[in-house]
Amino acid sequence: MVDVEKALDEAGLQNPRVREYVAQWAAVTQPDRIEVVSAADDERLLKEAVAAGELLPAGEGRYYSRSYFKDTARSEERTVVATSREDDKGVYNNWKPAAEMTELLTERMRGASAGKTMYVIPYLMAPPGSPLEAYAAGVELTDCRPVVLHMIRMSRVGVDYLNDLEDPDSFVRAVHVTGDLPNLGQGTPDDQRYFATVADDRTILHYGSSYGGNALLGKIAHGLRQACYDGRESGIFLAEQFMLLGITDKETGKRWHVAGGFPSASGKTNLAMTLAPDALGDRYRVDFYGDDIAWLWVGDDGRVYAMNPEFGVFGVAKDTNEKTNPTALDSIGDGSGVIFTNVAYNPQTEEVWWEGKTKNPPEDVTGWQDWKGELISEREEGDTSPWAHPNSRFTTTLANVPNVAADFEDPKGVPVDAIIFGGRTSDREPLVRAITDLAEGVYDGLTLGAEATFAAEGVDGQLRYDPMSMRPFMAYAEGDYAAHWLKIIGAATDGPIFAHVNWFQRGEDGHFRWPGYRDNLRALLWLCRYKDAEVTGRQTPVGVLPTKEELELDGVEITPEDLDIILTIDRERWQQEMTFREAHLKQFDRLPEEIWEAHRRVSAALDADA
Ligand code: OXD
Ligand code: MN
Repeated sequence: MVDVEKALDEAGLQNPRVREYVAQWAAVTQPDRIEVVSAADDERLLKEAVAAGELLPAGEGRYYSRSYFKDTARSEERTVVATSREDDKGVYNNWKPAAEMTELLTERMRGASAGKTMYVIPYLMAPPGSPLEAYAAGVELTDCRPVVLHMIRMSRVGVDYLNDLEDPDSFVRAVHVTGDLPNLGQGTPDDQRYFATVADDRTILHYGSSYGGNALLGKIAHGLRQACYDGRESGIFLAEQFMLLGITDKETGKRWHVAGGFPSASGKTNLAMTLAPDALGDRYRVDFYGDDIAWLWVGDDGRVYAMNPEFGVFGVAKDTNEKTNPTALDSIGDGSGVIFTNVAYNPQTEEVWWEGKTKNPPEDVTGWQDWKGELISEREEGDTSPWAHPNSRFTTTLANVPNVAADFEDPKGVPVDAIIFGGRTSDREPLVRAITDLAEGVYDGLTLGAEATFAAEGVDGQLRYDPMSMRPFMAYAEGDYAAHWLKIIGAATDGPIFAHVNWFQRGEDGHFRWPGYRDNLRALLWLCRYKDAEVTGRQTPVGVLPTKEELELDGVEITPEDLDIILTIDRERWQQEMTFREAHLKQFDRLPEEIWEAHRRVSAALDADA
């Protein structure tokens, strides 16, 4: 048996409840060694990981890793929310009884860290001093060193965060055991993996993966799933898969903050990190706060506040380039400490590459390996499979992002002017439509979706609904979730405006009608000005749309026809969508009457518009 007490003493980990928890799980997983880590251990751990071959050098202060080839993405089927209250069962949350999952995972984890080190990672998912700090502390136990290195980038790590808790018991217990990856039957009927958030126990038990999305427990298990649950239980906050940015009008000094949710592959990270388009750059500055998670609450002044609980970015590499996301590229340069996962790698030159980084892959393939480590030069003629895994990632800290907001660590958070939702929709959804009514805003979030990207995912032309972009993270039933939103945002006396945005309308020949990327800021600027009553827009049955004159279009390349189309409502397509929405909402138990009223109001307005 390892000497748990000695390891905790040496690290100065004094919180008695944390000590009990570590001892309890060490007895289950039975590691050979225990090590408590802090952010200051980063350099040493990097060296150890490189020496052990877990990380490979990818240039000056940059690192490369591969995950097991059957372990490259979050597994939504194997991810469950467990509580002891059946009412928490929703349509999408894979609810299970808490006792059953705790017992099952304890058995899977028993003895499963033998021969390994158990790293104890005390972390905080909030800027220290945040009003939500009581919900932000956690301790991840993991038997995988690269997970530690990712956690140091993605959260604030150190024993002080846990020693100084007001309530020593108020921390999330997060246990990660990798398991024997080649023998877990990933994706087969005999799949051994389970990723459970036992939400009413504030315990997270993940077994069977070392890929970030399943193994960085501070991020999506605590920062989203657990916090979503805590937000409802405490009655004081929301935890959402939202980006958060700030816009400053340098001419007037006005400053706005926009938060918003987008289903995956709808450009959330690119928007979060955007810069102003060149033609507007002298006037506007965009500040980055967060690309994936926001916690929202109501401040004493009656405004809604938001903060990003994370410390870093776990971004998708695919298609990240100078046009789509220049700030991301700047955040992963030499000396950034970035860790790449599952991109293509050249051990001879220590370069990395992914699809969309440049138009074509490197011409000289000498030394290049794909994400599985196989040589490109030995590929068979005609093999066009991607070099990088489509879900390959870069992990870097917020501070590395060149336009990170000066106050990104301010515990006060920032007041939110607008909450936006946006999916990938090739017709129907205009560039932006503003929604002033709270219930209609929440209704819009609940009916958010993105078009199915390939046949297996859904029916052609029909959205895959992803309520508030929280489909895989909602910790309790959707109807109650809607009620909680109405309660929290409804308590604000100076609440945000809502809006739906869409950058992805296409013409018949498939071209995008709107140029997207940095030009997307123009839609947000209009929205902020609309909220401030500086423009009036044009009322439609589904919200207020900008007029052409109100959008700042300086330097935008768009045809008059495309512009007309993205600023109008296709009533018939909308009426068709309303029938799908009705079926979608009917699945939810206890959906508040206000949401049904909003649905009927929009339907009636569309019918009256005929
Ligand atoms: C995700 C992520 O999977 O943010 O949503 O990594
Ligand atoms: Mn995400």
